[in-house]
Amino acid sequence: MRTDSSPQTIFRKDYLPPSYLVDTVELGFDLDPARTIVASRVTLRHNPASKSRDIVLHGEALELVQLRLNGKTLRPGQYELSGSTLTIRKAPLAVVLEIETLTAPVKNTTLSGLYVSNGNFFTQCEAEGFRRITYFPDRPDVMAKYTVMLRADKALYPVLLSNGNLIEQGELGDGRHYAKWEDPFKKPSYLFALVAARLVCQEERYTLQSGREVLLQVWVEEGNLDKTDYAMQSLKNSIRWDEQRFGLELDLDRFMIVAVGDFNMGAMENKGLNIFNTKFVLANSRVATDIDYAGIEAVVGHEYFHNWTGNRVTCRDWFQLSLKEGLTVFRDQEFSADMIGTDSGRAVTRIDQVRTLRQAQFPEDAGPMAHPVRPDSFVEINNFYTVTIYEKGAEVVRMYQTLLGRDGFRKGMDLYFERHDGQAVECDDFRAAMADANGRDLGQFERWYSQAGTPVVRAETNYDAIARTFDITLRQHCPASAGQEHKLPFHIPVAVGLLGADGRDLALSTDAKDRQGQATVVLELTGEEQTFRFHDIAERPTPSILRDFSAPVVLEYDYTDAELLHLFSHDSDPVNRWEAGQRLAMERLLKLTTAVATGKPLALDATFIAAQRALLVDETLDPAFRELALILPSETIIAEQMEVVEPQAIHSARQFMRRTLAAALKPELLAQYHANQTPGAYSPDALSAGKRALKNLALSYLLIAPQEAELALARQQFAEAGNMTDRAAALVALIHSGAEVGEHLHSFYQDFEHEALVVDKWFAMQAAAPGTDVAAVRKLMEHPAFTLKNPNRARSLIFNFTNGNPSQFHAADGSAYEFWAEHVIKLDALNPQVAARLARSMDRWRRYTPALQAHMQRALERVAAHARLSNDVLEVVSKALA
Ligand code: 0A1
Ligand code: ZN
Repeated sequence: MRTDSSPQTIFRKDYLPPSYLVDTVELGFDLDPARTIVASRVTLRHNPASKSRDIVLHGEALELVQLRLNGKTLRPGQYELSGSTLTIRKAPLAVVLEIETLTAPVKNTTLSGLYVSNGNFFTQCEAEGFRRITYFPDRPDVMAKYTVMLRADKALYPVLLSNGNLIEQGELGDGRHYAKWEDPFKKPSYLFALVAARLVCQEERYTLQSGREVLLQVWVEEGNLDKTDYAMQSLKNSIRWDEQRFGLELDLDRFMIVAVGDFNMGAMENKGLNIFNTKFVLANSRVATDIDYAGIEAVVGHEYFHNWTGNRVTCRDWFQLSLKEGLTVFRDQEFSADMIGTDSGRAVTRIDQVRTLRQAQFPEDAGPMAHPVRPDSFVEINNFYTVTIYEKGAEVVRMYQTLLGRDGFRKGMDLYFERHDGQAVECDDFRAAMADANGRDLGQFERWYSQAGTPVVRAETNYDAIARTFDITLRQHCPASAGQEHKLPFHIPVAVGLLGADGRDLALSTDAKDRQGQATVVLELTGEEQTFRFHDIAERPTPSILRDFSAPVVLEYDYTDAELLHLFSHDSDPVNRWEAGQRLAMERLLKLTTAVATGKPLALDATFIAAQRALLVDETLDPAFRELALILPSETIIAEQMEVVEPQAIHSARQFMRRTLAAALKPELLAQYHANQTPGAYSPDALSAGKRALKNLALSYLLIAPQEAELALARQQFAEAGNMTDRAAALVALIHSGAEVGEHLHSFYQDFEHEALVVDKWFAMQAAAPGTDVAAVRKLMEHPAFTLKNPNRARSLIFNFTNGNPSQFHAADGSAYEFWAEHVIKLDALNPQVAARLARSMDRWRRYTPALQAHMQRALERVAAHARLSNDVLEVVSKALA
């Protein structure tokens, strides 16, 4: 909660090295839900890089019991205690601090620091949660060795875990026991973790490539041991992959994953003790969908990869967050792609990444919370765990690989670890390692870190039949963002291919003498405008620009319909093939939206329908690719293309297109539905998942205006499905069809009421259905299974409504905005991080019709005016209103 009247902005330029460094930390925990005693013994020494001799410790929501400096108790007056810091002025050069504090984990609803979930103790310290456990210089550039003693009731908390190695355990009498853990590696406080719980584990000894044996464990609540196989398999795959792709070995003898039901984010990379949201651990075919399985693989990989990119080399300060997050997302993306193993499978993962960027990152980059990949300031760091830091950050890392090649990228990674292992560094250090290892000047590339906003690249082409040259002129500009009026040109890799009339790639050379030719060349756009010439081009080609989405930009090119259709049927680059389909659809969707808004008749051309048909039935293409190519741009992405957003018109236009396609392609959809069944035992592999995805997309189309036969098909799938992917897809299709589904919803709930993650799905699918209005959501909140206290549950209903159901969230009377305001305020009192995420649903409010804007402004002002807001929510709503 806010203690001063106005929150402080923290600036990157104000960074100062810590005045004292910490060598060792010994922590003792006497765990009790209402009254936990934390004793810490910290050895510090003055940092020669600092002029200050003041020791500054952070602390929040703590009761200070005792403070000793070099053996002497300090009395109030010998130190200064503010709301969030404890300062000891003019300290000696070498200091041992002994601190005793009290906390009440059971009252901690923020899920930051030490808290209780379903009767068990967990910690979450990133970014600034350690200061809720003890007074400490809680900043990532203070790295120390930790020893941890845990004491707790043995019957209630039989499992006591912390980072590193278990070095001692035993009984204490009174039914209590203890465990002592030692982490051999220096780490920042944000990577500290403990778990004291009643849990069970799946464990395995695993042999590293070097021959060393390690112990792997996945800890879950009793009753969930039938859902740990995939996480364990993903962990083993991650370990192997990092050895092979980057030569990085697990540096510990023991690696643990622990699942917890109450968690603010996806998971956390605490050294040797990763703590996960249950959503990214628990899976079997009965309860988890293909998407859940893919999420588990990605997140297990992500947290494991942090062991090197984040933990061994960490961030100097939180402005450098993308140093570890962008890089680690890139690594988990590459891991998931390599796990599929085929080029087309890799492309499918890439298309998914592009969709996420457009759905969430581009809007963020154009909205009130826009920030560079390395921000210059923030009010609350927890608000900066964003798609920009993570996903755009990953795009920035990917561009190094595009510019330097895979081998060059690997050389840069090797040099980065050679230089910085054990250090807390900056994004600039990573860029320098990439540049130096490859003898390249990447000075201009820095702008990807310092300038916010999505660059727009406009392409124009010119074919000279006599000279047989084809010119591509690229121009770049980047819209202004808060505090950054004028942007300088970026260094943009633009991968280009040229298609001949037969649809094949032409052999390309940008050098008149080079007759070799490649299918794709990477142009480096560094100026505001540059022309690139291709030689020896025998016919006017169709350009395929920005292949594999080689940079996170908006590409503008005046494609004709014929060119797009050509690319949609032939481009050898699957990402641009998909992209051509998206452009064809978007053009039409925008026209249809205008037609809806102005009451004109709606129509869809036969050419477009024929192209969709051809793709749907093209057996040479992966089902997973066909599914993606047939998903129309989302309502959010359409909204981003419009000057003034009318959510209902967008919804009707998109529905019209879906309905028209469904009617025209009915026989083909039915055939694909039957052709892509996956009989036999469930497997989450990419091919089977792709078939299910295409089949279920077909089903959703067939249920747009269903007759009895289609309804029967869905009901049968719902009743007989051998896995959650098919069961949930059938139920969603039925809900969206508007058919009477009360009975199905009821039976689904009854079957799964003891599976929290499935109950989340049950809320989520209702929240996102276009037939669910705010009144229906309020009704669902009265369901006994609903609670605001559990982030997964709150998100499943509320966020899926505000972010996943635009035509209802933007109801003309503004009633859903009132609902939003009410729940931002309610959630804020419990969990500011979750509340601030919900607050972000209103980011784009200035783009809506004046009537909607007025309602949204009122709702925002209502939140902003609330007396006791967290800094988290305050930052979001004040930036929205600014
Ligand atoms: N570093 C984690 C994400 C994470 C961040 C903050 C948290 O609590 C506020 C929890 C997790 C990751 O990238 O997976
Ligand atoms: Zn991460």
